[in-house]
Amino acid sequence: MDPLIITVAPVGGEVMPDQTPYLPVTPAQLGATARAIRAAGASIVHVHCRNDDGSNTHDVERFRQAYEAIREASDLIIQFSTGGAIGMTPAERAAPLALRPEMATLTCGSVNFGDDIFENSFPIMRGIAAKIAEHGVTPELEIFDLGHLSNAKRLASEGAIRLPAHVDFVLGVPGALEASVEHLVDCVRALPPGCTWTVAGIGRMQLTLAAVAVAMGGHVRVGLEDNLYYSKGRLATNEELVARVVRIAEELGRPVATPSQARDLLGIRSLSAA
Ligand code: KMH
Ligand code: ZN
Repeated sequence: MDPLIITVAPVGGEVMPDQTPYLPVTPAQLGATARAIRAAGASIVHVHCRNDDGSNTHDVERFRQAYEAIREASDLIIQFSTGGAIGMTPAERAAPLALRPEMATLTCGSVNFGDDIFENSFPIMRGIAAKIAEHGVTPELEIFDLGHLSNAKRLASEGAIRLPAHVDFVLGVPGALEASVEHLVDCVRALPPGCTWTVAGIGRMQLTLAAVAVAMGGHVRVGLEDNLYYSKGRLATNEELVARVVRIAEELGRPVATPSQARDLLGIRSLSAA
């Protein structure tokens, strides 16, 4: 099996600082988190930004500061969110791509999101995909529901994205596909040939699906964006969640990828060549 790529989503767009003291809000805190998760075994950091008061922002200058803080602290692959937070316009969500991060997400369809709707119509997806291509960014396709894979194939047939690609199954969002081992297996079976995949289980299923992905040869996303707890009632830090996946991988005999190995696996050029 390929070495295990561990992605960390340390902050997201939904969790608020009053829910946990471990949320990295400022660029400096994102830099400190990057250092800690890299030491623990992560190779990709999935970036959302917040204002100092914890509210969401997709301001380009804030992303620039976050990028610089992360890069100063680590050699992690830096992946920007283009999902942002509910209520952001597609133009806002795409704006930080101008900073040309190595990777960025592309959510492949609309979905109920709690009581809200996370809107990703075909025109929205085409627009964000065009910016991703224009800036030479490697996409990660966010799949919240099985039908999103069909949408990805349609986007590829139009030339908006290229397949194979790296795919993230986000399972367990209220309103989308539930987090279960059976659903993960269904998703993996439906993958277009040649794609690599990772899984982000929401809530307590983060651990279960991570363990299953390690065994199946997939990759893993952990972090406070998707899950606040280490165990029932005990808040987690981002680096603890990484360390636990590393221990599981070690027990199962699966090596953990460095950022450089992850770049090779995902077809991203090395930092020294960038
Ligand atoms: N915050 C969600 C509405 C992404 O980062 O690309 C969308 C999200 C997906 O988190
Ligand atoms: Zn995200």
